[in-house]
Amino acid sequence: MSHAWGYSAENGPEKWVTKLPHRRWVPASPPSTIVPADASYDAGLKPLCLKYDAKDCIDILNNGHSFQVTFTDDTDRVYRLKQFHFHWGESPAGCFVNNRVTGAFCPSVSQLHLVHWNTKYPSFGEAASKSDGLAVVGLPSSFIHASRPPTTTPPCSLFSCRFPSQGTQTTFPGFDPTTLLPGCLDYWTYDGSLTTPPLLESVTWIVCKETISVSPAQMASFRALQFSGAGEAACCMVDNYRPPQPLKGRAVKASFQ
Ligand code: SG4
Ligand code: ZN
Repeated sequence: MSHAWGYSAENGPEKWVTKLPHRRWVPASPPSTIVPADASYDAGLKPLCLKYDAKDCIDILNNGHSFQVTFTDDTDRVYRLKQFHFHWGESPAGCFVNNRVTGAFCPSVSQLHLVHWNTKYPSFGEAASKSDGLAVVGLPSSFIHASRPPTTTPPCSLFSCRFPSQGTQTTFPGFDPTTLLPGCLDYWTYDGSLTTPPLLESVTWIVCKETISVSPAQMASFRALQFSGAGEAACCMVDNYRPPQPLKGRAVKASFQ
């Protein structure tokens, strides 16, 4: 699998723009730091309505940048779920993964991204290049706190499958992403881009206020995944996130007061 880009000093976020020139690669595009006090309440924002079906879940793929769980594309919704994946840090103490939320919220140890595409376009591929083509729901996660019961079933029990090795996929039927969602779907939203090359500016980011929980054991299983492929020096898949970027004047709206 190609290592044209990655997360190391040689091919990481700092180098994406210089090493892999592309006219759409905007250096300072979101994900961004969300400061709750700077977000303005927008009464016109609709409640987030996420409906998923376990029978649409197909497989789990290790693409060398993350692992992702893929869904069939034939559900009857305006925005269809294409796949979900995680980004996570190396440090067990936590890190600031994409869409860092400051203030009252602790740094997240990982972030779940549910990637949806707008079916007014004929395919995911076409939608990915349109400004209103993708909607990614970002769910920051924190560790399970002894003092605070998990708000959702910890992904721990859900990803007990054997992860596929780099560049391979394996069937993963019957997984219902609804089980990953927090109880409250209040969110912040802003226009942004994919967090990986080619950084297409086609994403409506929807970041939920309530964090989900992930167990230390589950994080350990994520961190045991490999960036490296067969025959390459072992390299653990960690810090596979783009650091927060400045908002550059983009408005962040909140669905809640
Ligand atoms: C991860 O690398 C996913 O595995 C990619 O999925 C995804 O790219 C990429 O992150 C960027 O997505 O929500 N973080 S993000 O902005 O969904 C796309 C695939 O390569 C295009 C399919
Ligand atoms: Zn992502």
